[in-house]
Amino acid sequence: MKTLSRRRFLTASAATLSVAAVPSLLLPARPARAEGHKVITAGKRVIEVKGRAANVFGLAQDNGTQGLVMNAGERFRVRLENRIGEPTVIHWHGLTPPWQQDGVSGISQEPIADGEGFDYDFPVATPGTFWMHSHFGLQEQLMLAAPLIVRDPAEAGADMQEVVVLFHDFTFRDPNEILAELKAGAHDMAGMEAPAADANPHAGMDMGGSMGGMSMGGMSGMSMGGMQMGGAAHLQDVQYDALLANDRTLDDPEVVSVEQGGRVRLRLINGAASTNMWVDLGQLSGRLIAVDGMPVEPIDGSRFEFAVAQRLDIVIELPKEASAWPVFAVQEGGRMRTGIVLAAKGATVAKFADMADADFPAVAGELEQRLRAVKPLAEKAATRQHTMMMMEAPGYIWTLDDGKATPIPLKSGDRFEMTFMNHTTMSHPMHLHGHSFQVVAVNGKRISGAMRDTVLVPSNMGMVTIAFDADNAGKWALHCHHLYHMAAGMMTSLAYES
Ligand SMILES: [Cu+2]
Repeated sequence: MKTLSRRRFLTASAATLSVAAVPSLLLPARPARAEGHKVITAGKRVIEVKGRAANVFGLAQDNGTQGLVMNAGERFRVRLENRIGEPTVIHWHGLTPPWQQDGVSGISQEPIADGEGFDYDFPVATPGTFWMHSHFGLQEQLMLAAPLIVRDPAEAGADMQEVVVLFHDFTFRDPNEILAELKAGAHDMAGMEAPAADANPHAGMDMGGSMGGMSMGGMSGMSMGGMQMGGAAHLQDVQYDALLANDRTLDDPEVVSVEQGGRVRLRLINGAASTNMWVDLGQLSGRLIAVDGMPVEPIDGSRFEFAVAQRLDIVIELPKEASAWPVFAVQEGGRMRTGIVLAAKGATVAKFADMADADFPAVAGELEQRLRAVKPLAEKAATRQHTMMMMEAPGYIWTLDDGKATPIPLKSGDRFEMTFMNHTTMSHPMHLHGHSFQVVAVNGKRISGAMRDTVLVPSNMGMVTIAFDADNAGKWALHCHHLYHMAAGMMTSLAYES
């Protein structure tokens, strides 16, 4: 395949956007936009992945910027325009809007037809690293996702460079085809062929013959922190063509100019459809200060577990030298990676391979057990509890509480404690809408863990308990954020009693 230049792709992409933006006779008249609303258009884009053109979606402002940056204390006033050629609905992941503006097809909002728009308007009190993504069908795999950054006005004067990175797992394939294959038994087969000692379906594949036998590291030692309670864990059931950081691979990464000795705040978003990752800072050490946008007691390190849909805010004090430093995200149970490069003035930017030297282990929740909230929930006994059973069945069926359709009841004022019990061979990043929760127990051991909106429940009898205050009446989604698990049944809801 002939390699096209980035310039040419950008031209193609701009052309696509401008066509979509023309209010021509072909499009239905759009309702007048409410005063002061920012427009975000769900549209089509063409990006370049490994020298090939890829048709994906995006969420862009009129100036082309993907996603949105705003200040805490402001209102989220957005008009979402759908120009993707099919219905969609977008969820503001991490924000806690009134439930009718939460953007979940089938629970809180009707899909927005192609050519139509929808106005959102609600207050945003809490700062943090959030994101926005489709909650309709399998569109998230096609990159209908973007950052949503809410800055803290109190930090406006801080001498710190903000770097936002949205990570994706990318495939040239049609996600509907992938799901159909999984349902036809690809998952079961992969499970049989890829036991825990060598669970990377990519191992050796893209590496020529020279890497044979090198995929053994890591996986066998994955019982980190006692989270794996026996049985072979199953890590990936989708084989991706690449991982992306802000749409790019390490063949042509984003290079961010930084100051020697400067301070950088990474706002990292795992926007992958189904890939848990590790953040790998290489030579550098960083200080983790927030997860899912909410502050934690700082933890220093160079590698951090990073499950699907989670966010990590990491502060790095750069050395005072003319160097370039990569910030990688590596798949769990494998070595495929992507990243950006922080480059100080005068640095020579080397090329970084798109495979790590060795496989990374499973993301098993070791970090989760060490995290402590800076602002934990107030001490209060649970007024309502629920144990949620996570099950799988042949034919790629994933369920919560046996697939019961009834919403879980709660009422305003409840302190709700939910324990996830994972009876499956895969881990599940569980996301509760409309509320922030605290991780209060892992495998039955009480902790004053992180405040979050998405927590990974480890495989094979992993157990995590979350607590939250019922303070946002309505009907809310609760689901696994692994896109194919969600599509295959791992979704339920909570409904406030009136
Ligand atoms: Cu799952």
